[in-house]
Amino acid sequence: MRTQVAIIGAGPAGLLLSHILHRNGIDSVVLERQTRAHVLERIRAGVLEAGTIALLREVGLGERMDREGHPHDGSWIAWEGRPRFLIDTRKYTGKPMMAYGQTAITEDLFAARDAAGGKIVDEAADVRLHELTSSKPYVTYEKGGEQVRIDCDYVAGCDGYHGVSRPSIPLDVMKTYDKGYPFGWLGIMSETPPYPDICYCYHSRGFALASQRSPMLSRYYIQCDLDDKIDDWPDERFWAEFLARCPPDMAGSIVTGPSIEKSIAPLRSFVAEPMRYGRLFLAGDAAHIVPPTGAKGLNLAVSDVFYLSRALIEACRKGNPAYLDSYSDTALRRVWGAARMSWWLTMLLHRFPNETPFEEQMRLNQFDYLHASEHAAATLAEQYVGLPY
Ligand code: FAS
Ligand code: PHB
Repeated sequence: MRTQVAIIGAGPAGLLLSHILHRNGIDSVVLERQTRAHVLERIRAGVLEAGTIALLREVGLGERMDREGHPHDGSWIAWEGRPRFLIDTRKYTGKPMMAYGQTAITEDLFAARDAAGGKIVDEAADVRLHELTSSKPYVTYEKGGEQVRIDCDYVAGCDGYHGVSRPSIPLDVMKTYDKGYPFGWLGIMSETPPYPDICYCYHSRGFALASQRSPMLSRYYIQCDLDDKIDDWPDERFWAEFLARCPPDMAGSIVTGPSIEKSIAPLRSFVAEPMRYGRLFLAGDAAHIVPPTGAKGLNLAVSDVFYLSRALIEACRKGNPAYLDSYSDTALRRVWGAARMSWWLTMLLHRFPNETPFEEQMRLNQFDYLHASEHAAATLAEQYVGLPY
C-alpha cells in the first residue's frame, strides 16, 4: 500500500489531520489499534477553546457542534467562603467557548472520513515505524494474521501518550519533561439536566467540577486519592462528596442521578521535545499531556493539527518544507503556554497533601488577587479561551 501521509491513531488528532489533508487533496491512511467502537466509548474532554471552534467550522465540522453544543462566555470558580469568580472570556476576549464532548467530535470526524471514503484501518496490531530519517519512510502493521507495509512520504504520530510513535524517536534525540500530581480526578456521566455553568470548586475537602455534554447529559468530577478505585466510589458516596464540595446554593440546584459512566484519571504534565524526527511528526497526546484543569488537552491536539496540516499541505503540494522545519518549535510554543496554564490552575484549585499553612495562604491570596485586579482576570481569561494560533 502507498499513501502520502501515514497517520498512527484514530483519536481527535489523527482523524482531524486526515480530514484536513483530504480537503486539500492529500492522501492519508489512519492506523488505529482499537476497534472503532472502543474509540467511541471513551469519555474525555468537553470544553472547546475559541480556536478549536473556529477550525472545526472552517473545515466543515461545525454543523452538529453548533446545533448540539452549548456556547459559554466563561467558566466559574467557586471558592469555599469567598464570592464566586467568573473567568469572563467574553468580556476580556470577545471570543466564544463551547461545551461539546470529545466523543461527539470523534463521531463527527469518523462520519466525515467515511463520507469521503477515507481509509481508516482499525484493529491494526503491532504498528511499527521504519526508515524515519530517510526520504522513503514506511510503516508496518499486522491485521487478520497478515503483515502489511505502507510506503509513505510522511508519518504523523497521533497515537497518544501510550503510542508507538514517540518511542520511535531515539532517546538521545528526545528530551522529556514530566510532573505527576498527588491526586486524580474521579469523573462521572449522568443522564440528568446539568448545572447551567461550568464551575470549578475549591474546597477544604478537595476540588470538584461541574460540566456538561447536552441538556440531559451532565459531567461531574471530584479530586480523589491516587490509590482510589472506582469500586470505592458508589454513586451515593460520589454525590454526597460532590455536593459537600459545592457552595450551598450550587449544591441545592444539582440534579443527581445514577452514573452511566465512571472513571478515574491520574493528573500529569508531560512534554516531549522535539515533536519531529526526520519524516515523523508528533501531534496531540503523543507529544504532551496536561492536567485537565485548564480544559487544554483536546484543544492542544487541535492546534497541533492546525500547524501540522498546514506544514504537510505546503510540503506535499508546493514542495516547500518551511512549515515542516518550523513545526516543532511553533507547536511547542503553544504547548508550553497551555502546559503552564494547566499547571497553574491545578496548583490553584486542588488541595495538596502535606501542604503548609503558608502555601495555603499563597493560594488564597492568588484567588483574592483575581477578584481584585482586572488585569489578573483578563490574563486568566485570555489563556483559558486559548491563545491565538
Ligand atoms: P488520543 O489518546 O485521544 O488518541 C490516540 C489514538 O491512538 C487512540 O485511539 C489509541 O487507541 C491509538 N493508538 C495508541 N497506540 C497505538 C498504536 N500503537 N497503533 C495504533 N493506534 C494506537 N482533555 C481535556 O481537554 N479535558 C478533559 O476533561 C480530559 N479528560 C481526559 C480523561 C482521560 C481519562 C484521558 C486519558 C484524557 C483526557 N483528556 C482531557 C485529554 C484528551 O482529551 C486528549 O487530549 C485527547 O484525547 C488527545 O487526542 P489525541 O492526541 O488524538 O490522543
Ligand atoms: C469536561 O467537561 O469534561 C471538562 C470541563 C472543564 C475541564 C475539564 C473537563 O477543565
